[in-house]
Amino acid sequence: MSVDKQDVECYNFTTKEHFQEFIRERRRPLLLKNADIGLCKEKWTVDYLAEMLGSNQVKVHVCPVGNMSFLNKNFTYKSLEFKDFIRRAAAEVHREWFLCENECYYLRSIGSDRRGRDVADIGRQFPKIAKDIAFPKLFDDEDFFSSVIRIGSRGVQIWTHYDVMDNMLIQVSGEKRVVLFSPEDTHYLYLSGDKSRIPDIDNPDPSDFPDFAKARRLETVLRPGDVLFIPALWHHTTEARTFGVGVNVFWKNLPHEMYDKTDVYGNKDLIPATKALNDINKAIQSLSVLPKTYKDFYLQRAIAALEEAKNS
Ligand SMILES: O=C(O)CCC(=O)C(=O)O
Repeated sequence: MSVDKQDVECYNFTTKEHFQEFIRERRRPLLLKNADIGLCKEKWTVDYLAEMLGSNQVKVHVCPVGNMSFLNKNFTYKSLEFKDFIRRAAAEVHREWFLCENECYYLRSIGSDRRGRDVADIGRQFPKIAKDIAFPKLFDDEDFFSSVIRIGSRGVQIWTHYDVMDNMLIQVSGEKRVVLFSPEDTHYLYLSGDKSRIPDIDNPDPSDFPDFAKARRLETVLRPGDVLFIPALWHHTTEARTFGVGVNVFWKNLPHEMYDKTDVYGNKDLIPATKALNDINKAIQSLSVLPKTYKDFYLQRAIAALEEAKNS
């Protein structure tokens, strides 16, 4: 498949003022080099993390293959002590395993509340290592939403999805390929909610996803110390080229009242957007009682109204 592919633009790290005035407003991903992320880059080895976080229980994704699919649920969740998890994730073949001896592991840290009602925050869930990492100053403190540890085996590939908050993905160790698609190309990504239904963006089935080839992609490979700015609504997928540790930080870039208060992952649509999508579904239902020719006629009028709104 020939794809329209470009590298993510790359900058030396800049000040918060410059970021907010010029970079954030462009609403394009940017790879920031040479940011101060603290001592984690040197300190966060497997042994150090295993020692510091040893018996913390973590719930992780376990999958027989690297390509994890949220829609086909080809993985399972297992609870492990942190030290066992990280040793397994860093190894290629396991002496102890759940599904198969070369299964892949992925941790996306979550909040402490068992019912899933709070957000991931390294300072609260992993206080022993929190001081090792500095978040580059890109946003105002009151806009902070969550900080999420992500640790995965080599080969782990996370489904293509979008988030509703601005995000910086900090690579602490290892290498990770990231592919991003513009919100403008949403139409070509075959979404189900916040996730694309395309299971493998490198080998899409053109009979199932004929328009995917039209989606333009940005790509980059993150290396230790790199910080990738992912603006809200940019679809993205990651593929670990090696075992690695990363942290991502979400923050609110719009007035806080627009965000759904029950959102703990940063991926629930904004309140006005959810209302609009529900209203559209109601409109479709209302039209469904009409004979087909009528329904099609009014659908065309509705589409014209939406197109006009898009262009205005
Ligand atoms: O780094 C990863 O494994 C996934 C990152 C991600 O999806 C995000 O930062 O929103």
